[in-house]
Amino acid sequence: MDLTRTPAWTALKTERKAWNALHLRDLFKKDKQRFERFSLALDDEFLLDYSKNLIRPQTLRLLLKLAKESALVPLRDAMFAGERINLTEGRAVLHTALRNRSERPVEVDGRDVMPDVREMLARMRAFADRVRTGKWKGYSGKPITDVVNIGIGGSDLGPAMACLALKPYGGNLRAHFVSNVDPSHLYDTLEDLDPATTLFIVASKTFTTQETLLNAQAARAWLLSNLPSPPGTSPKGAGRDEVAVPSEARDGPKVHRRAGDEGATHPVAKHFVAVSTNEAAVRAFGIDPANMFGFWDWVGGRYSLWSAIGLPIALYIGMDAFEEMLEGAFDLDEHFRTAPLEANMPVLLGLLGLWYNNFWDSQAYAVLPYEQRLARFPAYLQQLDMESSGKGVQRDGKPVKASTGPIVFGEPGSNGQHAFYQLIHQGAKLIPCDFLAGRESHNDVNGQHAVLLSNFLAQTEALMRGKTAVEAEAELVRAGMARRELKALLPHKVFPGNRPSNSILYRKLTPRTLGRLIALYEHKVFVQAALWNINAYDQWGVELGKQLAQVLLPELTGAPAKVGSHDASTEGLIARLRAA
Ligand code: G6Q
Repeated sequence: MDLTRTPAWTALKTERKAWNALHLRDLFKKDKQRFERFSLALDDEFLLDYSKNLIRPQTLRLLLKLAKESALVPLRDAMFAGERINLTEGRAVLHTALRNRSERPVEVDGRDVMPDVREMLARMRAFADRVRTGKWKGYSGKPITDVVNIGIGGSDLGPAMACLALKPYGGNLRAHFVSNVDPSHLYDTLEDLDPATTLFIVASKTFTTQETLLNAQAARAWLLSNLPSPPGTSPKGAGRDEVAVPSEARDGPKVHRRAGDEGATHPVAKHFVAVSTNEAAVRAFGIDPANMFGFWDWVGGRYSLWSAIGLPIALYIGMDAFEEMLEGAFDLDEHFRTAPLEANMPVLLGLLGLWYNNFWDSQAYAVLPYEQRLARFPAYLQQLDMESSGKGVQRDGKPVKASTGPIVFGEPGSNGQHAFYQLIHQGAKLIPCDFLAGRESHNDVNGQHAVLLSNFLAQTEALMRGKTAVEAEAELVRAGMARRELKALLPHKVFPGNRPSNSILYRKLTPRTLGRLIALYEHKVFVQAALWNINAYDQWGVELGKQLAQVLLPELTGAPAKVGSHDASTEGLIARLRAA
């Protein structure tokens, strides 16, 4: 369905023109109820204030009309019902089943997936408990102290973001994440680790991703080269770098015993587990399927941290806290599924996203957490939003009629304030922002949390109000500036204001809060995609990258390619790299 041809779209174009004469500071002055009118609380713990957006009641009415004219509601219901809405891959989209905390069955082709989900959670719990309590021992008989997740994209960003966010809930285990095929990433991570107490999680949905498999092979070689022998066995020349890499390190061991057997077993069985949907490839790599945690094709990579891909989170914060995260996401799922559109947070955020993207020609949007531990949240959202919304054709394959996904960026405030906020305040582009802040801090010292919050408030207010020429001039006069100087400086001191933002205010960054935040954005992305009529669940651009690298590798390391098989730039670069 082409939304740009609907009456609501046409009316929104007119509404946009009306906004040329409107300013938020006036609307706030006129309407004392604006905050109450344009804010929404899930409960005492979670509030969305969207009153500092370029909307008035009729704008919102028209946006909601657009939502009703679109396929949003049927598509949402189809997603929750397990229909194969990921058309290009013929798959259901059921990350919501992973955090379905009700007794409701969720069926794919008539089969309830919930028993499998519960079994997966139970296995994760049993394993996390054993590792966290030291019952799971490494090959040398020592308990695990460090967990290294090897994965990339959806098999990395979510768990890495969540472990950082939930540091106050971390136990004794340290969590590390290696994603980049740049060998320095693994090298730097392993530098300070002891193989005897390190557990690797190889996380790959397909188990064919080059970066992950290469890093996993290198990690296995490191383990086998450096692992001290278990007490009471003949030494293999224990000690770092003294043992030749056994052939298994190159080809993969042929036989394994059951995971957790306390007797002699292959070191890989004690130090490697896999998370994947591809059992054959896991086995071929040399990891015993007993050490494998599976999931399903109806879990998209960037939506997979709720599945066994979340194992590093469960190991780090414990399974109870991991399940609290699931509870938080479930809160948002229930809200998205049942709340009326006008009181539905993801729907409102999605509509606002479309409003700026399509009617204000805004190219980017910023995510600004006033919470240092959400430092990786913008990177996580980049993947979630840009991989899902970066599409140029509609669900039926026809070109999109309106611009789709925005460029997402962000950094924690207040760091961002001292860097790129300048562009948001006075630049020539409109950049809507989401500000995220917690009422309480886990570590308030020296009253600094209040300083952080005052910065958050000051920014949203300044963006909204701006500073008029009259105000700026009065300031300069007060500062004693001479007339002539003042005239020259004045235009630079004016802030247009009318720059929109959402504020998401939560009580404290708990596992439940994090679950809510992530699910809120997942559903916001869903809403936008439904309005644009694009498939948010495939990623052919990512697949392209995977293919291209395979072609070029032999040309860098093996026989040179025939002259003329690439463009002149690529050939020039290959020649330079080969010469190095
Ligand atoms: C996510 C994408 C992509 C994927 C990675 C890793 O939605 O599909 O980021 O997660 O390419 O893929 P594997 O998990 O299969 O290694």
